[in-house]
This record gives sequence, C-alpha cells and structure tokens, in this order.
Amino acid sequence: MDSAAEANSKYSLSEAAELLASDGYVLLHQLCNSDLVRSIFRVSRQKSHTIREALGSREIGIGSAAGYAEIVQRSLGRWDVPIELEEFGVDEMALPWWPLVTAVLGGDAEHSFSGVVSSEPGCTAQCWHTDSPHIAKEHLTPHAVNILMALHDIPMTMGPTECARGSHTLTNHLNNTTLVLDELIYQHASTSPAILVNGLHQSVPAGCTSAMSEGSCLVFDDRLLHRGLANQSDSARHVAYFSYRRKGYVGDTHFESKRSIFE
Ligand SMILES: O=C(O)CCC(=O)C(=O)O
Repeated sequence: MDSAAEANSKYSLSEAAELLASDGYVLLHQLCNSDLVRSIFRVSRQKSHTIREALGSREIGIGSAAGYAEIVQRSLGRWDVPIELEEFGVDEMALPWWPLVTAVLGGDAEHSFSGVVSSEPGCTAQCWHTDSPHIAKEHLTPHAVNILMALHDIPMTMGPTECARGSHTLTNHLNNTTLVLDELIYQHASTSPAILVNGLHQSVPAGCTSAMSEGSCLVFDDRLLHRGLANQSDSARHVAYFSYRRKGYVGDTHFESKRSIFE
C-alpha cells in the first residue's frame, strides 16, 4: 500500500500482512478511491448485463462445474461474472493492494482471475467453503489470495462476506484426515468452523463479518473458511474480486466449466 492507501486503510503494510497471516483475512477500510471504484463498477455493470442477456432463460446450476466460462452461479441468486484486468482497464501494479499481494505471494505474484459477484435481493447465505486446498501437510504461507472490493456501501442487511478467523490454518485435509476435501471446497451443508476442531483441543474459529463502506477491500487467504451472507435488502449487492497466486501454483477448483454461453 502506498502512503495514501495506508492512511485510509488504518493498517501499515506489515500490519496488514501480519493480520493476513494470523487471521487469514484483513479488512482494509476505504482502500480504493472513488474514481477507481466507479470505473470498476461501470465495467462490472456493463459486462454483467451483456452476459446475463446472453444467458437468457437457460438453466444454470450451482457451482463452477455447473456454470459457463462466462458466468457461474455461486449460490442461488449469487452470480459470478469473470472480467479480465484488461477489460477493467487497470494497471495491475498501480492497484492499491498490489504491495500487499507481492509482500505475501512474492514479487512475481500472478493474477489468476477477476470479476464481479452480485447477490440478488433474497439471495440466501452460502455454505462455508474454502477456495482451494492446502498443498502440503505442514502449514505453508499462502499460495493464493483474494481481494473483494465493495462497489458500494454494504450494510449487514446486504450480506457481506463472513470469515472464520484463523481457519486457514485448520482447513488442511492433508494434516487432519477427518476433513473431506470436496466438502471444504464445494459448498456442503455440514461444513462449519466447528468441524475443523473436532477432536482437537482448540477453540472453534469465530465467524467474523462487518459492514463495508464503498471502496473497502476484504483480503483473504484462499484456504480460509468463508461464505457470502444472505442479501436481506431490496437491492443487489456487488463486489468486485481480484485473485492472485504464487508463481507456479496451478489451481483447478475456481472455474471448472469450459462450455461457453456463446457456443
Ligand atoms: O459473495 C460473497 O460474499 C463471497 C462469494 C464466495 O465466497 C464465492 O462465491 O466463493
């Protein structure tokens, strides 16, 4: 983060990196200026409109394997439309979270994907899930991180993202053989922070959520247990996301369907 970003986001770069390591997430208040937010929101609206029109009334299931390359329904009424950095028209290294991403993933961190997730009014909460699995038995530093940018103020009624604090160290299915990988990655009703500590003398990771003001960013480790909450308001909730990986990490759980809505 540059100094302007630091002033807004309250944490220094090293504090933000430490929180990401200890809690698995960090909320950076008003990290982005309104010009950046407006421009990301404009592109997001246009692209979502085009893709939803092209999808029309076609049936689409829940989850990335049931979706299309251009749109995935992450839970009923929660739409994920991928958008490339070039379409957003941003310079990757000028983005205010880039210093934190490179501090955590290394200077050669790579952009994996980006886009917008929109939850419709009445959209229910997701099941707890992680976005990719641990890759070693011991706890390593993150192989991927995500940034969720609030494109407008998100009060609690709109259902911000909930994070299970510290759960990134407990979702290791290679270390804890009571955990079932598919039930962590794919939304499964029985997955909860409590199952991570079954039989262990550890407390259950606390579910933490907070309202977000426009331009605030939630940064989280891909291995963190999290979920989008229900949208109980009468307006759609939009967050842009930007995902990065350590150079050389290859993930295959995020966008599994290769079919196109334009085929
Ligand atoms: O909508 C959200 O707040 C989070 C979405 C999410 O975690 C997902 O779709 O994997």
